[in-house]
Amino acid sequence: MTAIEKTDTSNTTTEPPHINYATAEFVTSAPDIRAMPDDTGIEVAFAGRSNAGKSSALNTLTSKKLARTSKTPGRTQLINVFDLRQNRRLIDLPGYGFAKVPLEMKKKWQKALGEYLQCRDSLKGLVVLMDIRHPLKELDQDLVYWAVDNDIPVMILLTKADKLKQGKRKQELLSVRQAAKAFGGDVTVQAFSSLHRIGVNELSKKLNDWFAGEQQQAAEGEDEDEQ
Ligand SMILES: Nc1nc2c(ncn2[C@@H]2O[C@H](COP(=O)(O)OP(=O)(O)OP(=O)(O)O)[C@@H](O)[C@H]2O)c(=O)[nH]1
Ligand SMILES: [Mg+2]
Repeated sequence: MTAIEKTDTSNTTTEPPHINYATAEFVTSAPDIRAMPDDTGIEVAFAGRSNAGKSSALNTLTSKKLARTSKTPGRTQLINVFDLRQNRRLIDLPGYGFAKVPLEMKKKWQKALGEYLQCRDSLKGLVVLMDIRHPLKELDQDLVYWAVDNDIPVMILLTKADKLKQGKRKQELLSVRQAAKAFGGDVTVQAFSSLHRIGVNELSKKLNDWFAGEQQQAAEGEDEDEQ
């Protein structure tokens, strides 16, 4: 089975390719960007505070137990790379903002996170996960502003939406959508639950859009070669 079921994006009105995220495979856990695969193609990274539900969201998207999840914040301390073939990758980033981690350890992995965000050319979309009960903390906002400044589109996932009743959930979603207007740029907001599979289709559609950019770039590259 191939990762790409429909690949015709030869004109702009064509729908983006539908990617089968269940084909994702673990590649490596990198302590820093030097240990990552070549910086080519397209990567979409999952970022957010420790314990926000990044690894769970990746597992839900791919219907696999790819990424290790934990009740203990700070579980993901390495940059985990998952391959979707055709030079497309999903990245599970170490969480930020958790105080109860030894300082040396924290410094090391926050450095890796900073380097990843600043240096990785293939990063073409950022999923920023926030617990729906505690959204838009200072570091979350810094990250979204950084992405907007660097022309990287963002999808904010308000995770653990199952923890709120429907009315409250909707209220939170609308309030974060309103607040997110201040970021400018390409920032969307979606309620999400790994437990109840809320927002999973919306996430995969957004990722399909971002990964479709690769084919546009490849096509542009071919044009350049012909000149
Ligand atoms: N109720 C509920 N719990 C969730 C959901 N997603 C994740 N959790 C729980 O939240 C905790 C943290 O989830 P992880 O996916 O490991 O979080 P993470 O963001 O990868 O954490 P770090 O790797 O430490 O940064 C675990 O106990 C999960 O079971 C959800 O949709 N609903
Ligand atoms: Mg994790």
